[in-house]
Amino acid sequence: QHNPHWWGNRNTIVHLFEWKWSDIAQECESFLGPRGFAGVQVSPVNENIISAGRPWWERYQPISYKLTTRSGNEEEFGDMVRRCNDVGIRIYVDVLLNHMSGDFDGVAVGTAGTEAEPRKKSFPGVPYTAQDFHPTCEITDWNDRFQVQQCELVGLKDLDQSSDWVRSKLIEFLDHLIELGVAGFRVDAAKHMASEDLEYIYRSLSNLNIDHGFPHNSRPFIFQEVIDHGHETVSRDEYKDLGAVTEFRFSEEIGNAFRGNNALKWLQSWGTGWGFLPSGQALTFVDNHDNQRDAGAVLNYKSPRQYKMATAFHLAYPYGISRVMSSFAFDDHDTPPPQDAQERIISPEFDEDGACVNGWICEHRWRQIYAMVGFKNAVRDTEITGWWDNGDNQISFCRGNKGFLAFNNNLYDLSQDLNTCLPAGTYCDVISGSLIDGSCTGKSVTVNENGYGYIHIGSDDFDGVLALHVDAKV
Ligand code: QV4
Repeated sequence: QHNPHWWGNRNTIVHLFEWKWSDIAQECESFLGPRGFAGVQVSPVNENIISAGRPWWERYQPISYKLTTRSGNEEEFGDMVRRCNDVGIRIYVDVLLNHMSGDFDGVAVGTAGTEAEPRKKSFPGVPYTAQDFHPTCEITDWNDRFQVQQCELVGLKDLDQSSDWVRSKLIEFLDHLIELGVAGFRVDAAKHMASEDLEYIYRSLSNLNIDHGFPHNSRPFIFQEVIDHGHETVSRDEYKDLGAVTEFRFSEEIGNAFRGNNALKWLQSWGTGWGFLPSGQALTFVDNHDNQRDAGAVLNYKSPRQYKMATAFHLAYPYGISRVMSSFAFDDHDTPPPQDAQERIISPEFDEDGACVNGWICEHRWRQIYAMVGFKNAVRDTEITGWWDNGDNQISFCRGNKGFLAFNNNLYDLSQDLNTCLPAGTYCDVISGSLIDGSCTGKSVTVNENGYGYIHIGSDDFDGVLALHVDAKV
């Protein structure tokens, strides 16, 4: 279940973290479709506990499988899926199969009004009772398989997926979403569930809904959140044949490289050469909603210059199933999404350039990022050729004879003739500008008969990357 069911030549997923369904529907029609995105990962759709101050992470504490959250209700969800599918954008849902909510004093009331008593492991909205869960214990040793898979991740009541009842409820929930037209799932905390149990669940799912344009017998796309830094007892390899797996080493290493901790020249062997999963099994990202909040190697929107370079490399190098993060501004781990005085999530607003202004970051609307989504579409199915580097932090490469990328992460200029592998002509650098009505608003590069062009990326240029492709020929 590794096929994401993309339309045409599209190939990038965006995670619209905490967005409302009605806003996503609108975004599919007005922005994602026209810009050639392939799909959206949406926040959890089922009812969750309500936490004081409404941190984003309350949505990782389910109460029932009713489809009402701060993002909207079932009707709005269904409307979004239909409208997005209509413009060729697939929807992937973040699903919580591992657990229900953590402790809560007394009776909790969820986002759909359902009551539960998490301390007693009583969730009448499903229903689940204590016997549907593993006995309570804490994970203290992350290399102990029993603890990782049968104890509670941060105190979240741990479902027993070997039980027929639990399996049937999870399958019913996922099938309901398939019926509504989704293309697949991000499986949260997959590492905390036995792969045999997941295999049973995935195999039992319905085919995708043909009324939403999926071919007969299409299987739901599955990508599993397994954090594996290498040498872990529960490894990514146990899951990779069931569906794609999040490749966290990609995120850490690309952050390291573009932060300058590792010379860019080493990226020549990027991908499996770095010990990553085979390309078709790896869900890749520069940052995700968890690790963007941790200090460390991982880059996020707060280091825009490096972040844009890393994203350009991510989308230009032919490796992995790419996902782009779209964040809201945060100060700390608990910062809620943009919300009003009644704690309702607010809709993104845009300035005249289309950038988000009211607390939403919308990296996917940064020109340097959406332009690379277009680049990836334009060069699809080509190989990487013509690698060049200066032995340090300046590199360039081609994608067949359809695209060319150059990076300068040194403190001095890159100025020289380089092989772009492109047919002769003048190309618009889609990073520094755009091709509008046949003229380029940024740098232009003239490519000669031999495929060479003069490339300049000053060390103090606004962006440290330059990208040319055949769909942006002046
Ligand atoms: C607290 C204590 C615990 C204690 C517990 C007891 O910290 O030590 O056992 O109380 O009641 C929130 C709070 C957390 C609190 C917990 C339970 O932050 O302090 O525990 O609730 O009340 C998200 C957030 C978590 C959040 C959780 C549930 O990141 O902070 O916890 O949602 O709301 C590992 C896993 C990996 C996981 C990653 C974070 O292998 O699977 O940790 N990633 C996924 C999601 C992530 C999500 C979860 C899993 C849980 O990507 O966003 O956690 O669904 O690496």
